[in-house]
Amino acid sequence: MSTEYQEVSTSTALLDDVLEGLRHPQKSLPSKYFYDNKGSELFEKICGLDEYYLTRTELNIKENNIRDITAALDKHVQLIELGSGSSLKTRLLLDHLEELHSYVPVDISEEFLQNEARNLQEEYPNLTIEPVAADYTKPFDLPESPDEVKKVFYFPGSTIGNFTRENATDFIRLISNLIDNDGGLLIGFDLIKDEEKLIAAYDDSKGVTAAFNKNILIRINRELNADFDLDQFHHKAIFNEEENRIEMHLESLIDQTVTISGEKIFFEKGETIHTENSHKYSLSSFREMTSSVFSNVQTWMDDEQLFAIQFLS
Ligand code: AVI
Repeated sequence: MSTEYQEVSTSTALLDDVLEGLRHPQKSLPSKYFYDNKGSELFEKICGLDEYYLTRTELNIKENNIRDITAALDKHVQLIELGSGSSLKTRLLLDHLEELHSYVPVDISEEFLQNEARNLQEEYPNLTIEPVAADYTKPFDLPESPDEVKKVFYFPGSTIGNFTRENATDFIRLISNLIDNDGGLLIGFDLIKDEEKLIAAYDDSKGVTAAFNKNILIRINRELNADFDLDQFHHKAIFNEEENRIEMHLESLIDQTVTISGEKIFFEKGETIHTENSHKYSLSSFREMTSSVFSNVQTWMDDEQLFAIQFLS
């Protein structure tokens, strides 16, 4: 497929998704479109913010329990990381897993994936790295491995929280179908906690999350010839108690009309575009989603019980 064709088809999908989301009474945009280069950079910054406890807490849990975690995963593992990005969160596992068979980073962005795989190979010259460019929310093929090798899927960072509950349940089933031989799923998810702490994590004092949220409008302006006025939209993080999720919205500050690839969309003052859900779980609500497909569960948490890592098998 030529690059030019790929670009055309990507922007057609973007246009369809954007217009579809903005035609509903509650306007919305798919959160996957946050992650262009600038968006990925802003997300990395979010991960380092004081208020965004998720990244450092997950890392602390892993560091404090690395021996137990790697013992649960066992030897002769093919470690398959979903949404690997820069594989930053993986090095600790790679350093401690014994007789690791191979590491399979899976990511939708092929160029980024290949670059990161090359960098990692330099750091770990003896490790077999087999990158797979795929959308891991849909069925995808994995590299062949001998029968005795266990497939362990790794899905850190509470990305599962960005799925609807229905999609999360389907996804867990999809992964369980790919595990044939004693393998499992190592997954990180964010726990329900007081609202103030959650809001601070998604509406930080430096405005990095606000910039991350608004970046989706910058992307649409650039890629779809649109004219969103960034000063007339305001970042909002709210906690939806019924659904136990943080929702990010962009609120229109005035009555305004925006043109996107020639199509006019009206925004009333106070109306919002819903851009992201970030679901929070209790151990029991998470278990409800996994118990039909995984009979064993091992859990590691921090002292404050902010975040959990589980190995499901
Ligand atoms: C990627 N994902 C787990 C992040 C989250 O916490 O839901 C995305 C994010 N949105 C705002 N801040 C971070």
